[in-house]
Amino acid sequence: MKAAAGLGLAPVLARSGVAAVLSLLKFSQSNDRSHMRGKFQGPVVISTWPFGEKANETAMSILSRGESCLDAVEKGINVIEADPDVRSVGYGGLPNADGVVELDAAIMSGLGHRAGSVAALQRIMHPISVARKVMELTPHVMLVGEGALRFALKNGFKKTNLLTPKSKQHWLEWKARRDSHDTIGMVALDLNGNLATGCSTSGLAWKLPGRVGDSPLIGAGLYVDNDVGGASATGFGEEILKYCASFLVVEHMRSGMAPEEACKAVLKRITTKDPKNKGVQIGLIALNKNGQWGGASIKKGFSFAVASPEMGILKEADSVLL
Ligand code: SD4
Repeated sequence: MKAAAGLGLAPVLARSGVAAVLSLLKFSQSNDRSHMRGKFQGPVVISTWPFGEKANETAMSILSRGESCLDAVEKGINVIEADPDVRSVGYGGLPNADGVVELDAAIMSGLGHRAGSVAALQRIMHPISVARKVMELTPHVMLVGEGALRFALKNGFKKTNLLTPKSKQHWLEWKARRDSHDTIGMVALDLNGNLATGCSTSGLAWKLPGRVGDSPLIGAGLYVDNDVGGASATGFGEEILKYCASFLVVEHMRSGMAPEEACKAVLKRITTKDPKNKGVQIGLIALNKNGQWGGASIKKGFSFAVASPEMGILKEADSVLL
């Protein structure tokens, strides 16, 4: 991972050949740590999807300097929001059915159990930062649509055209197929033992204007409890939010489950309650108070990135259907 190299961290996952095998072996050692208990292993950051590596690079440089997990989550996610090649988050995100990019994001701080969120926000590149301002400057948790935009502009955010020529082209070609669509979700543990989580997305491509997914909803797309751990979700938001998936992951960890086990328990509930959900993709990531981490998904194909001062990896999550 370039991120790790940039930080002078240990060599990390290579993605092909012998190096990949070695990395996987290395991973399985690292993964064992997700079942260890009782020993603080921060700072640690975990993020969804391969682009999570790039977000982790920024987040880990903040955490390594002893700065807060909240800054790490916000700034890490900002990197992906500004990347025009990530078609599912921020600038360059795929638009709704009207060809308008509408963004959802939320941030939650374990310290003080505070949260802020925005939904259906148009023309602002960094919804996670607006969500943080909602948390810090208002008595509210969530602002949507026009009100969220007005709040952002009042607080110094600038209007940007988020529809890149490439995304516009995709939109024009739309109707034939549905692109895969990935949220940046992140959970970070800082050197002080505090946890924060955040997520940011342009939501399902071609969604109905005004549609809100799981990502900005506290308990669905993200949740953290400073005494226990944090979680974030990606995938088909309508199902994630009906099960309060991130909240449930944290509650399972509270009752003693390791992070990966907690993610799997939630996904099993979702697929048992409604077997049709075996056909949808949901990925969950979790990090507990001690720095143990894990993730899982309904179907194969979900990966997540983990970084600490000693290592950085990209891991293919276990599917609960196997
Ligand atoms: C949503 N959960 O809006 C988001 C989209 C996503 O991987 O994460 N896709 O439903």
